[in-house]
Amino acid sequence: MGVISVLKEIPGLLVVTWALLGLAIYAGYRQNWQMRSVAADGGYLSGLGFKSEKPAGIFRWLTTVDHKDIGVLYIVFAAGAALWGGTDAMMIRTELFTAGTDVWSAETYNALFTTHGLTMLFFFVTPAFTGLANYFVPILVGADDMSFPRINAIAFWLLPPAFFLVRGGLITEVMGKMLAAVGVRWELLFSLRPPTLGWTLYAPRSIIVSNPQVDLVLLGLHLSGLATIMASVNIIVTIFTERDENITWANLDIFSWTLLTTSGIVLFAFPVLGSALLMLVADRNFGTTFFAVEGGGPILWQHLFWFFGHPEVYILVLPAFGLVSLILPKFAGRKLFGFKFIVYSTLAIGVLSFGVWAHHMFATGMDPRLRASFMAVSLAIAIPSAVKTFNWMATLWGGNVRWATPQIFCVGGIMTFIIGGVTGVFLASIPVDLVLHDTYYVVGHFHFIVMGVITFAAFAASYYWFPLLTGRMFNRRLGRIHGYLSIVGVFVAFLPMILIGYGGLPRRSASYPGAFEALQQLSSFGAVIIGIGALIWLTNLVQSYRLGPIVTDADVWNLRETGQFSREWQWFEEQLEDRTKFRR
Ligand code: HEM
Ligand SMILES: [Cu+2]
Repeated sequence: MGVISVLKEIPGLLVVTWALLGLAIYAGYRQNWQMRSVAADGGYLSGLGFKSEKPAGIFRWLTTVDHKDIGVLYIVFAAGAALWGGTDAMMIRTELFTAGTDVWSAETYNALFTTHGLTMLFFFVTPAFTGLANYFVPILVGADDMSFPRINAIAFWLLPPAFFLVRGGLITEVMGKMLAAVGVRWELLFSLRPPTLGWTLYAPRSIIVSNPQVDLVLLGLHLSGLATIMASVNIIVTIFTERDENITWANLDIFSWTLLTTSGIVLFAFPVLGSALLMLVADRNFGTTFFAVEGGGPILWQHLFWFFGHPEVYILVLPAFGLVSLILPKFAGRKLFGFKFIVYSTLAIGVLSFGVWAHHMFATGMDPRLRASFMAVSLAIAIPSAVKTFNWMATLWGGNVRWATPQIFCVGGIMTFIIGGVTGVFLASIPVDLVLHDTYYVVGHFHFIVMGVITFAAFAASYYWFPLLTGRMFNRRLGRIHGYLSIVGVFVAFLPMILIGYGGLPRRSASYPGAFEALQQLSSFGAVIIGIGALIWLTNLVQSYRLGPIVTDADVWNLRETGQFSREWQWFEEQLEDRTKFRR
């Protein structure tokens, strides 16, 4: 960069400096800058105002190490990411509404399905469940906080920069355009274009593509992996060491059990991804040949990626199973059927998930004997999955089912999981997979699970615990409408994909033969239904948080009647009592 171009950037730097200075002044103002002595409990003694353990407003959120606050930060972050990833999805479906490449360019389309996948998997689902874990695990196991509160805060605060790195291309372009509007042109900002690799980042393309943004994506993913590992260590140690005396392994709640298993999987899966990502960075920048054709070869990338990638899908789905197992019985009026077997099946899935990765690579021409063994283990995973499904159905059977919003989502989730699982079993059998691999069928399969049961479980939890999190009740009618819209939406959006896949249409292409147009349009229509549902959810929760009826009785869901007034609600009851004590 020459002197001239640096000079040209000075106005931009000035803007940033002024903004930082302004922020600092505001910060000082908010903190009431003045000499104060520190009180014994770490709070401040001062003549003005009242003493409080936590700073107020934005500072509380920036400096907090409280597990509940961090949980809320995670949940809000995840919801934001989900809405952004959802926007990508809507743009994908807009392009696919017509057979030609009419709306966006092919490159934009490729970028969209890449960022959609990365955003949803790494920045929506994982943080959403980590957030719920942070809030509820200490409460459910009777601990004061997580074992390592500061590491907890660090783990969260790694995520926003990671997300920023991964989504950089678009953000920097918007920033560049805004700066250009005030007369500053910063070429660097325009040189970063969103990656077009797909979420699996397959070599050799991921090595060859020259877009510098790809390196930032790899580093961002690496950072998010670090965050996930830190959070998992925290969850494991908390559950092992901070449990209340009267909580044994036998009566540890099912949600904590699934989180424990999930965190265990993370410890073995994410370091593999982290290493593979750094090897890819080295291949791109330092001339190593880990995954280059003349070196380790592109298939090595696939092995490493899927050794992480398959366990990852269980990292995403097990907490969702935990939520369904936790919430469903509350509205069935009876205890979870076969608690022990749900725990065993969770552990079994945790172990088996590492033995099946190559079912994503059946079509790569590996040794058929090897391939057959991966088929066998993949089919075996269906067994613990089915154990769960039958236990949920047995819980509903003869129960007194109440169709409250969380229950609609739980039962909807079971429905979509059955379809996702059965289509998975088909894909796991080699002859079928060789026909269906990389068609829309695969996209349909995993969306019945990721959009179906995983997102549904997250929605169920958002409604089930909303009163506890906010002290207010949501609008139940809007909640139910959201529930039914989502179920209908998922079927209308993803069943056509199964059919399109049977028709043999490959995935990941912006244009396609006209014969598929009707089914593609039906699918886009389904996506719109899901989208409308999500907007209703957002409106409902934001408005209810501000104006919803205040909860005064902790037993919002009538759980006492059936003896299921579990620990988190008992905790909530104490909170409500404390609150009324101090109210004047
Ligand atoms: C009974 C259990 C399951 C079986 C037997 C199974 C089997 C498979 C197989 C064989 C593939 C590869 C298809 C191909 O690319 O040709 C696949 C893809 C996929 N599955 Fe599953 N699956 C199961 C459950 C799940 C679950 C629980 C999730 C998510 C939480 C999931 C998410 C995915 C994803 C994301 C892909 C696509 C990866 C990609 O290429 O982008 N599956 N599944
Ligand atoms: Cu898999």
